[in-house]
Amino acid sequence: MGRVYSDLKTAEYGASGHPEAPFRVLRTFERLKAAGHAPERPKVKAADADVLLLHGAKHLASIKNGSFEDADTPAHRGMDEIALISLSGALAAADAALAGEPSFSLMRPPGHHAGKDKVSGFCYLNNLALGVARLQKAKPGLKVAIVDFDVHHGDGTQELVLGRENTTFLSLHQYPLFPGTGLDTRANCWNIPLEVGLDGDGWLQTFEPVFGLLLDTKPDLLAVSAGFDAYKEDPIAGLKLDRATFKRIGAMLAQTKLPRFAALEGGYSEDLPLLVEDFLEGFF
Ligand code: Q9C
Ligand code: ZN
Repeated sequence: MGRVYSDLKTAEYGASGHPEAPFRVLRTFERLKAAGHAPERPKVKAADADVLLLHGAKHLASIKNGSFEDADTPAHRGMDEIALISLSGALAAADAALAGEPSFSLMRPPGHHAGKDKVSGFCYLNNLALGVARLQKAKPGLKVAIVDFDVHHGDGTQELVLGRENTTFLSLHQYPLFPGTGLDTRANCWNIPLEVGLDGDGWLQTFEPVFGLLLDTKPDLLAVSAGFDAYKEDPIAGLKLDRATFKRIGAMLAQTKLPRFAALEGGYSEDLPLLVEDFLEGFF
């Protein structure tokens, strides 16, 4: 079994009616415990320098003073600390992966829409990309393949890793849909737009050959933006993946035997705890 990093402090913010809500971490935490996982708080504590590996100094300052403005991504009180806790989970998971243990960060807020100088789409800091940057700083030349199966395009991650050495980014996402990017592949950022209504079999049939090409780049490690909003019951998107699909995705990633870590991105249905449990059954 792999490691799960979580911290219930990340359930201490929210706005009523917002889909990115505390239950996502609270109920998933309980469900994973019942399934035999042992969520632990990360020992590593993310600091400013970790953020500045990829984000601008102005962005970090705006997170700290709450001056950023985005209707979907509000400036809750204490958001800087919570965003750093979420980042700590991804950093701990990245470290564990490099040490040979598959790992998952169960935190909020998510990260894949956060760009160099912007919050967006419920995301403040790009947890996953910063985890990758941390590993590549520690191990120059480490070749990383990023897989983003959230239903939305990982536009923030793309902005942060476009043209980056030893890094390939693969995103599969519904199109058209927020954020409206990700129609074409650009350099090391591979984008697969998917039509509304696509089901789990269709998703896996699309993923399999591209994932094969990704493995042809001979990565040393997989970093996974694990969003569960492509689920058929998700309230904010239109793909039709089912529980078994997420287990299959996890198993395909695990089958590579590569060092790997994943961080929670989206996923807003009541069934999120089950979807994460199923994914981890395959992934660990
Ligand atoms: N304001 C993630 O899944 N919806 N973010 C915007 C128009 C934003 C989703 C609707 C959806 C963001 C991490
Ligand atoms: Zn999403």
